[in-house]
Amino acid sequence: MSITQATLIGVPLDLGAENLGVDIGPNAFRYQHLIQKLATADLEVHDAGNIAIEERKNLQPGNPRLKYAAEIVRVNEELAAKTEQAIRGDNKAIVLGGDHSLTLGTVSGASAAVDGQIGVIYFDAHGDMNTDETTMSGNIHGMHLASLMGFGAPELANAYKPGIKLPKENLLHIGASDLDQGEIDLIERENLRIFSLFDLLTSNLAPLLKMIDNLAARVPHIWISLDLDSIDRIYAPGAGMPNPKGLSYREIATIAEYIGKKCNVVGVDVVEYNPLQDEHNKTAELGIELIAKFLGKEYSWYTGYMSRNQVNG
Ligand SMILES: [Mn+2]
Repeated sequence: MSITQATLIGVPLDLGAENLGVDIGPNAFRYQHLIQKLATADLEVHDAGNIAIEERKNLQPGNPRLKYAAEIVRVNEELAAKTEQAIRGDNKAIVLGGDHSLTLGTVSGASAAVDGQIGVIYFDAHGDMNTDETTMSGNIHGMHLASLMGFGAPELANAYKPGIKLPKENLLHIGASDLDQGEIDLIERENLRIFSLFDLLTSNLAPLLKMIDNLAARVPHIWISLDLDSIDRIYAPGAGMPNPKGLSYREIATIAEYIGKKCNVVGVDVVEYNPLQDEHNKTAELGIELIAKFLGKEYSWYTGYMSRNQVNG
């Protein structure tokens, strides 16, 4: 397999959530030798470091329906520029979080790099599609996906560049089990493409794979956003909000491999990693495996076992 170049950007952001311990996620992934492990999967990863973020104690939350919006937008505009630059330079972008509000920046940057010809496959137990009008918490990590499609507060929707970053028909949301009423209303009104946990359990994977095929046929570039809380807490205990009814390992690994084979993935963000709740680093290890698979590569305990045991190694 040929070598693929990638740029790693860390975003130790937790202002979009309630102190979930996710700001130490990017460095914890590095300590788990993410770069060396992805190198064994033929991904040459250049580490662009972390984006500097102001500490919570030095900031005012501001509007209670859009807490810490000013700093979140500032961070996301810097992240968007770095993501755009990586993709324009023919590198895959790998972005590590941090809370999910950073996807405002990753998708804005990716969209700019490909002149808006972007689709997003979004894994999450939650909708992340509230607006400043429907939010119950005021936490922006539950709103950015609506903002990317042009809904909600203008300061989020117009971050980085004015206007829509993600055409609503180019979203495929996978794994939802906890949607708020405001999100359900938006999904129904706008006819958004959702493949929920219920859909998965009642129909299995075939309809989802068809949805992925349709998206890949219509849209030339795909961004992947993986909230670790979409995965069952048995496999991903180190999520900001561990999920007792998430995707199984074989489900997420199979979907990721399929996407890696069928889609032109320009970048991946892996968010809401809380190393303090991880068990023997298994959530980080799974994150690394899924990054490789989304990018069309192979990294797993099995490939590690085989490479250690090759006769002609
Ligand atoms: Mn999320």
